[in-house]
Parts: sequence; structure tokens; C-alpha cells
Amino acid sequence: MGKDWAGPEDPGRRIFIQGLGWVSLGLVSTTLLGGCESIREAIRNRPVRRRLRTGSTAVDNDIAIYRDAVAAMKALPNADPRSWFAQAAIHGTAGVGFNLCHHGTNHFFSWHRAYLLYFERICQSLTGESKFGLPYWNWNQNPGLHPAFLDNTSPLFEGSRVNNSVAGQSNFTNVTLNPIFDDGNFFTFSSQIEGTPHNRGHTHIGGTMGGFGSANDPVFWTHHCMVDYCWAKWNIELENDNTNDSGWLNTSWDHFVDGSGNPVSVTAAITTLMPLLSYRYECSTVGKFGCPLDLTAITAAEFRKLEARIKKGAEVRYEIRERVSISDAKTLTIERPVALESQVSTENFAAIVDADASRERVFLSIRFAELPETNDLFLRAFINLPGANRQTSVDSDHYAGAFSFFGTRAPTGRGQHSHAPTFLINVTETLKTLKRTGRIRSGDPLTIQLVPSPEGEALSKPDTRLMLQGLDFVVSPVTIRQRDRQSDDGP
Ligand SMILES: [Cu+2]
Repeated sequence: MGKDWAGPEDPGRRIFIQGLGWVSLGLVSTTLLGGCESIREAIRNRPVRRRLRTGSTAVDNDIAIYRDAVAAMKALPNADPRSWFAQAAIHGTAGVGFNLCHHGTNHFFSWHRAYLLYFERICQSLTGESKFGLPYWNWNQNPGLHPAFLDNTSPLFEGSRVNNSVAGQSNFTNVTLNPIFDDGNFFTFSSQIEGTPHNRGHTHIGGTMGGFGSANDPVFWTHHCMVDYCWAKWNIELENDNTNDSGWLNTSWDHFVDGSGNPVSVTAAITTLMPLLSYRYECSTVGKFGCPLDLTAITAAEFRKLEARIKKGAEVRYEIRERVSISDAKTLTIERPVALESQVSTENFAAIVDADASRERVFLSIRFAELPETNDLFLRAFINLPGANRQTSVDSDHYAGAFSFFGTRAPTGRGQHSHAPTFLINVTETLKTLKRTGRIRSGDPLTIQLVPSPEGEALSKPDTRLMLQGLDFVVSPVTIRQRDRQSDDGP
């Protein structure tokens, strides 16, 4: 193995040597936990992933290194696994399909976290900047792309982008993101981050970013770094727990390479510790959520507790207590928003409308038979608002949420993930508000309005059809985290 940057606490290396799951973690902890000062020291010395913005010397420096790294990767022959071509091809191939990436699965977060870490290692290794942390594009706070990506003489430039900003796009604003971050269930949180800001980031920037070759646009990595920060923020700062499902934890991948181009093996379990052990995020606000935790000021005991909590996870399942069908298969077109009326029985109605938000959440579950031919559109959902259309404000109390498609029906038939694309929208708060203000009454039917809108003025394929397979209300129990973590010192 060549000389790659990997500190003694590096979990990726441990797992490569030791095998699957948590086997290696004793080693990680003993190396790290010397005492307060050494922990603070270790955390401070990690690569820092900063929020992309102007006016910060540290960020300017990160961008300069990123630019050099991208140039160096682009200069490598395609056959080199660290080359720009090879790294992007792990994810997908333009005009052909996705390759190894996870979309629409429970490993959307974990797979992309590993993908980013090893990409970051390659950047570090090719530039000699062992402390380099990939900056993240916080679209909620800074909706415009950083100017460094707009300079057409820079390796960070990509000429095919359709938009350089997501300003004004509701998939990134607090009204949409707050209910997603309020969802304490790992699976449904992941699904909504993927379907809403993640998918829309791809399709709204568009061009290369909107297609199977998206990882060829340097913006991709900063966008996915933000997706990864969303997971880290939700899990580490906001104290929600990941799943402890052993099948999930022990899933492993061996198609990534380290900074020297040598293959590595990584488990989903290990990815959960990466933001603690391999890099750290500079905190920033997302929606109504500020910065409740400063990792660099943490004591050894607090760190141990935090690490134990992450390793322990929680009995999280995506369980369906109640499923009420609103609609069967239907074809939607962009020209015609669709209103779907439920035939909800009295008991079902109560289960949905009276759900106790502290114990259960209500989702709209929207399944499509297949991806559409084009993805330059997004959908908004409203409840009990018969006239809802493209112009209806998301500030309406009836607004439930939005989602976008990423990927299209692959021209070759391969490369798209085989499942039917399913989207979840957390409608718990919307239902509560409508009930409180008398706009939902027991016995009246609940109606759902799905409003498709083009990204721009018109669709590239105006006759695009959306093959809705089914739309349901789903009531899912909230996993109650164990409050007492005193005895949770991990396995
Ligand atoms: Cu993506």
C-alpha cells in the first residue's frame, strides 16, 4: 500500500484489516480516547468540511485545493481508478444509466458517505493537502452556487448547467425542510432528504448534474457533501439515531479506492462514525436548526458517550401501522394537476387525522410504476385544496411537501434501479394545522392534490407522463429513543 493519509483513528483502514461490522471499533476507541486534550486535539486536526461561502479565507483555500485536485484527477488517464472519469463512473454513466450508486434504497446515505470520503482522500493525496475537507453547498443558507464554480476557465466549471442557483425553490426552504428534519425515523428521514432537496438539486442545476453522469460536474461533490451534512447534523447534532439493523450495518462495499488507488472495503456501520472519526463538519444552520453542539469543545466523556450512542443506534423500523389507499394506478401529465379523493372510513380517518405526533407520523406515500422519460419537473402535494395549481404558494397551510425525480427511464433499459420509485411526504403537521383550523372535519373526505410543474418554462418533453402506481396515507410509529444513555457504553 502506498502512503495515503490515514490517521491512527481512521475507521476505513481498521475495517479493511479487521473485517465486517463493528469488529474493529475497539481499536478505534483505544487509539483515540487518551483524555480531554488529546481528543480535542484529534478532533481539531481532522479535515474540516466547511460551508461554501464567500468572504472566508479558509473556504477560499479549500476551494483552491479542490480546484487543483479536480485538475489533477482530470489529468489522470481514465484507467487510473483515481481519475475524474473513473470516480464519476462509479456512480453512473451519462446517457447510459446509474452504475454502483444507491438511490431509493436504505443505503442512500451510507453509500454516498463512503463514496465522498474516498473521493476526499484522493483529493488529499493528489494535492498533498492531508487536511483538505470537501466544502459543502448549504443550499438552504446559500442557494446560489459559489462563484468559483461559475468561472469558465476553472476546472470547477461545467457548461451544461441550466441554473446556477436554487434560490426561491421550495424544496430547499424551511417550510419544506423543517418537517423533514423533524422526522426522527432514519429510514423516512433518508427517503425525504433524497427525494426532495437531493433530487431537486440534481435536476434544478440540470445538464450533467441532472443525468446519470452527474458526478462529472464538480458541483455534484459539494451537493452530496451537503446531503451528508444533513445526515450528520440530524444524527450527531440533533441526536436522532440511526438504525441498529444488523443487515443494514453489515452491508459492505469494495468498489472504492483509497488515495493511492488501492481498493478498500467499507461497511455501512463504519460510515456512521466517519463524521466523528475521519473528518468533521463546520456547523451551519439548516431550516430552523442552528448549532447545538461544538465537537471541538467536547470532553473525553462526552465524546465516548456520543460515539457509544452512534454505535448503538436504535430499533428503528419503517413500520406501517395503518395504510389507507387514496388512489390506484393513474397517469398524470404536466398539463393536468390531479386531485385524488380518499374513501376513508371513520376509523381510518381517525387514525390519520388524530395521530399523536409524539408517537406516530403520517406520510403520503406516492409510488410510481417507473421513472418518467424526463426529470425536468417536480411535484408538490397539497391537502384539501381543490384549486391547487403551479401558482399556489407553499406558504398555504394546505401545502404538504414536494419531491423530484432523479434519473430517467434509462434509454438502454439498464442502470436505473429496479424498484418502483416511492416518495414520502411527512404530512403530520399539515394535518394537525388543518384540523385545528376546522379545514378538515370528521366524515368529510380528505383530498390530495398532486401538482406537477416543469423546472423551467416548459418541459423538454411536453408529453411526459407520470405513471402513478398508488398513493396512500401511511401511519408509522415514531421510535422513542432511550433517554438514559448512562449504561450505553457500546458493545
Ligand atoms: Cu445525488
